[in-house]
Amino acid sequence: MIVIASDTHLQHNPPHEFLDGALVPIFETPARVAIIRAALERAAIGPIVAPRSFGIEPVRAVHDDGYLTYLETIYDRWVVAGGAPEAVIPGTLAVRWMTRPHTHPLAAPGYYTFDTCAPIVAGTYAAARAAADIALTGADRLLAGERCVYALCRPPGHHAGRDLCGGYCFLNNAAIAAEYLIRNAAGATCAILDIDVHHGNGTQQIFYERNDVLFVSIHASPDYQYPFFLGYADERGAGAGEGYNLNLPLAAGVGNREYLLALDQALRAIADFAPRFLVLSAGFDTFAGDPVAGHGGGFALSMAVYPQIGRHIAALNLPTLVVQEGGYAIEALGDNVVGLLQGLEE
Ligand code: SP5
Ligand code: ZN
Repeated sequence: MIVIASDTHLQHNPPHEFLDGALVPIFETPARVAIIRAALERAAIGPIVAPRSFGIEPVRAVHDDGYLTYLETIYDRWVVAGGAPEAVIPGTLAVRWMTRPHTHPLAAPGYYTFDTCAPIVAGTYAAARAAADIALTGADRLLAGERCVYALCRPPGHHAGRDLCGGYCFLNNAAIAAEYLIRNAAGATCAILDIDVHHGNGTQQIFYERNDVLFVSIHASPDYQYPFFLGYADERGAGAGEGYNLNLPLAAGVGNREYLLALDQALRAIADFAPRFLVLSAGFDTFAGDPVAGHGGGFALSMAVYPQIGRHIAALNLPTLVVQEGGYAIEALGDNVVGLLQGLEE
């Protein structure tokens, strides 16, 4: 299986995040990619190919121009204005009846960010653009006839909306790839299946009124899990997109059997939609004991289930772009990725 990866992600290495009221070492680290690459090499999965640059246009097809300028320029402006040089983290958030756009370097982060878990450093924008290029390079391979490609994206993307970052995500790699696939294959449709433990709120927002992209997400219910404010079963899409958004929120502590039942429900919806392409937002924070999902608040999947998940998805027999999202149980992350990819290839 072709793997797309690059080292540019190393430029995004913030020291901390503000998680549930505590400043803690960030869980979303460069080591995640190193661990995954080492496991891929041990399993002889490859070749590992560098991305090419697609320029800004396919990114602008998904994200707001003001937001992109913000991401590119905020770190330097923040530091000059007296913000902490360790990372840009908003202090004052634009929410509900306080949402006027603001350009002051200490205010703009609160306008373009929905939580305190997407710290920006000097290299964040370059790393995020490289991750988008990784997904786009993978998408190009599908257009050229490849059946399954793994895009080793970092930073991840599924929490990023059209003009909002959050949850370690800045550019929505899966959405950018899906939009690119649709625009470059006449009349094509795309399904996005999100199997990260957290709801893909950004991806849902981007395609909520679209009927050429079916978004299906299996996740820990927002009743008790991040991102809390989106991801409920009654969110079915709007306008032309009504019926093209499917959320399958699950209870805390779900194990392999229940998970595979939900997966089969998701796959039936995708099969009914009969898209030309599948983009898989592949998070591995469904693993038992993932430190971000949290004990008691996450799922309890075992390593053995990831090849099974891959096999079930492969039965759709769709050209598939696997986009790396979350997964923070670092000691198991590489093997879990390898398991999913091997299942997809069987
Ligand atoms: C891409 C991705 O997986 N982003 C996840 C970001 C989640 N950030 C906040 C999670 C809050 C979870 N709180 C429970 C902590 C228990 N130790
Ligand atoms: Zn996640």
